[in-house]
This record gives sequence, structure tokens and C-alpha cells, in this order.
Amino acid sequence: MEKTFAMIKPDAVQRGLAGTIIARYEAKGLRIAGMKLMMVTEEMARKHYAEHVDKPFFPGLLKYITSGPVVALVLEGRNAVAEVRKMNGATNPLEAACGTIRGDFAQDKGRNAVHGSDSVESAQREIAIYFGDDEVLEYDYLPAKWLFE
Ligand code: IDP
Ligand code: MG
Repeated sequence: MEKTFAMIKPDAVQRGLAGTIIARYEAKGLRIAGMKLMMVTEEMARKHYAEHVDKPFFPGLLKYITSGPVVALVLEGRNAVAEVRKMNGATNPLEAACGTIRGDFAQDKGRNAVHGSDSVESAQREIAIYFGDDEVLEYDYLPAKWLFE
């Protein structure tokens, strides 16, 4: 089944929202295939956000994402990439719909609580930055038969 990479960013961890956000992904029926609390190094951040390194906001993004622990997640499910993007909401929390994580829990583009991969290719690339092969687990996920026809 499709895998995506998600991250609970330092602002959300510091604000005690990690459990609440993980609960949303779980309640949707996404299987947690990998999860860890970790610091993002500058090297990881530069790889992850390679497409943004020349943008004016990059120095601020680098400082933010390396400023405290994050929860890195590999989530698996049907259309997991698109589902997580939809659940996360628009990049700018001001434009994110109510009911989305950014719409409900954030106020500033530079403190937008969560990350989700934007394609299956990005997901594979990002998972490889944050997880070793032995940290992404396959196991029998019992709800599957109740989630999918
Ligand atoms: P995404 O996270 O919704 O895919 P991107 O445009 O790929 O959004 O930007 C990556 C991250 O960079 C955003 O989630 C946000 O943390 C940060 N970012 C993007 N644009 C801005 C900005 O204009 N000011 C501050 N931070 C920004
Ligand atoms: Mg992006």
C-alpha cells in the first residue's frame, strides 16, 4: 500500500500537539509504519527542502525545523500521500480549511505544525532521509479489512 512521509514539526511538538495529530492520522485509518522523535540536522533539512534552498524564507525554515525535536512518521494507506496532504491543509494556515490540522492548530506559514510529502516519489526520497530500512515496519494491520472493500 502507498506510503507517505509526515512530520510533526517542532512548534507542534513544543505545544503538546503530537499525540492529538498522530490520533487524527490513526483515526483516518493510516497505518503507522515508522515513527520516531528526533532532531533534524542541517544536512537532513537541506536534503529534505532542496527545492527551497534558494528561497528567501529558507534561512528561517532551516532555523525552525532544526530548533527542537520533531516526530517523523511513515504512514501507509490507500492514497496516503494525497490523504495526508488533505488532512494537513494549505501551507498557509490562514488559508487552510477548518477541520485540517493547519487550519485547526496553526496561524503562521512559518509555524505550520506539520509536513506531508507532495508525491509518491517525494515520499520515497524523504523516507530515505529520515529512516533506515529496518525502521520502517511491515506488520499485520488488523483494521485493514474494515477500512477497505
Ligand atoms: P508544504 O509544506 O505545504 O509542501 P512548501 O511550499 O513546500 O509547503 O514549503 C515547505 C515549508 O516551508 C512550509 O511547510 C513552511 O514550513 C515553509 N514555508 C513555505 N513558504 C514559507 C513562507 O513564505 N514563509 C515562511 N515559511 C514558509
Ligand atoms: Mg512542499
